[in-house]
Amino acid sequence: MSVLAFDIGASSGRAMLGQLSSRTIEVKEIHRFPNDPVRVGNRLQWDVLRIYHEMKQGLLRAKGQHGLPTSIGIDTWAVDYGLVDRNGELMTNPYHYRDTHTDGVMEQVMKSVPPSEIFERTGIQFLPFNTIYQLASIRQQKPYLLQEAERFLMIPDLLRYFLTGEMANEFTNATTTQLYNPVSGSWDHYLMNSLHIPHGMFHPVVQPGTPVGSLRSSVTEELGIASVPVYTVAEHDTASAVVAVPALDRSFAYLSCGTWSLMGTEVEQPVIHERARELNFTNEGGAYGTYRLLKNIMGLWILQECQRTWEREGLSYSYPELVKMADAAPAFACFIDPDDPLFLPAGDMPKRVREYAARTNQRIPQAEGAIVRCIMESLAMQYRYVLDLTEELSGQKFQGLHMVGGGIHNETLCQWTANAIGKPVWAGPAEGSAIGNMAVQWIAQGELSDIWEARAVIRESFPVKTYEPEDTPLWEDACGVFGQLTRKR
Ligand code: ADP
Ligand code: LRH
Repeated sequence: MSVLAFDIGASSGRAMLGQLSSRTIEVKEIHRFPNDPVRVGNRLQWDVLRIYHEMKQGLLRAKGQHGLPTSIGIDTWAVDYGLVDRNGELMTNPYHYRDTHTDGVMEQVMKSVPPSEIFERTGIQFLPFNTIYQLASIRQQKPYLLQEAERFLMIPDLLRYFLTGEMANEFTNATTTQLYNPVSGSWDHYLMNSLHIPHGMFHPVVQPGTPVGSLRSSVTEELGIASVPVYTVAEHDTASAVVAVPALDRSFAYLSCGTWSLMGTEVEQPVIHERARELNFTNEGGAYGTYRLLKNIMGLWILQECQRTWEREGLSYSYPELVKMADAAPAFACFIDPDDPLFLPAGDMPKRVREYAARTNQRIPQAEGAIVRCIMESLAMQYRYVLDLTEELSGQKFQGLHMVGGGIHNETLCQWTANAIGKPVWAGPAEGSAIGNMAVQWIAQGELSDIWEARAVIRESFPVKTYEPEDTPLWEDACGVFGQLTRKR
């Protein structure tokens, strides 16, 4: 049975067709497109209509190449949203979570609602771009938007609405707003009231795997195709990626490695206590009643921005070329804390890496290879640090680490991660989010019985590459230096 997954990350989107027969999944990429946000003046916004256009191209290619699927699911990055007015129209382009409209807002909100209370009510880590702070900013800067808005939709909810004409708030993404209370199982009206965010625009959440309409007539007529049912999936891309972790053991650690690096474990209940707040871990909603106890790590975004900066300077490097340059550069010459706020906004990352090195009295990396090596080694060491914290918070000891996402194409990073954690890394599948998206559609249609059968079938269908740790004492020493430098230990 073939299903179509739209998986749209912060750097690129793809339409993937999945075929399940005799416990084997085959995946075909039928369309891939860049997801470039657009800067207008000082604002950074998503080109959501272009994304929707590309999704329609994906539908046309599906029909042309393989025939229409039996169902469709959409997952995207989290926290960003669109507002829909009483005429059913999108009111403004969704802001990019890296836009400056949230600058200083989290600190301001924390003055009116204590962080301990926000965490107790939501279990969500404090990231300055969480939806709660985006909405608090809009409440101040553009109150008319919230007064006029009829519905609040997260990005996949919005794209699904464009396709079907039906509006529904999906659970996994809803939790990333930091406005959803996992204990009461509903939107947190107390927090909304405290920040004067109207709650009428938030509707009860729908779980992954729910039928939520089918392609609307305007779409089928425009594209000349038959209508296809649409399901909610685990619409937060990280939630879909976790569905696809091919774990054997029910106790497992994962790293979803793309624009962001999301590291943690799956738990049955959210872990909401003082220590979890202090370590700034999150409890995002997962599929089938699970929670994702994890921490955001800045990830390959830093490398993406280096690539863009060098491109502007006329130096065009592919990812494999960058990795090769890093391999050839001297080891452990300079470290950064990838989670330093310096690296969050878009901009000249090589300059910021050098700035960080100067600020921390390290030798300043000059060559491109030295910069890339510094970023990749620092990421691997940050993974080690966060894995240790995941073990502490969850009370588990992991035998190794599952890595999924586009970042596993960077084999050097996988190897260095194994070296830094001193345990094996099991890498695959690279298209975890799309495969997790498909798995929920198959479970909803009774083709797979549950998430554990899905994981077993994924394990049998896609190669997993094992990286055994090497040079452990060297990495152990380097992790010590990294820890002191970044003041983590
Ligand atoms: P997202 O879905 O978050 O936009 P992906 O999961 O597609 O991101 O991962 C994109 C990242 O994967 C890139 O930033 C890049 O660092 C890494 N990557 C992709 N292909 C390669 C490759 N061939 N070699 C090394 N790294 C790669
Ligand atoms: C990864 C991701 C992550 C969020 C970030 C905004 O794509 O969804 O889980 O924190 O984007």
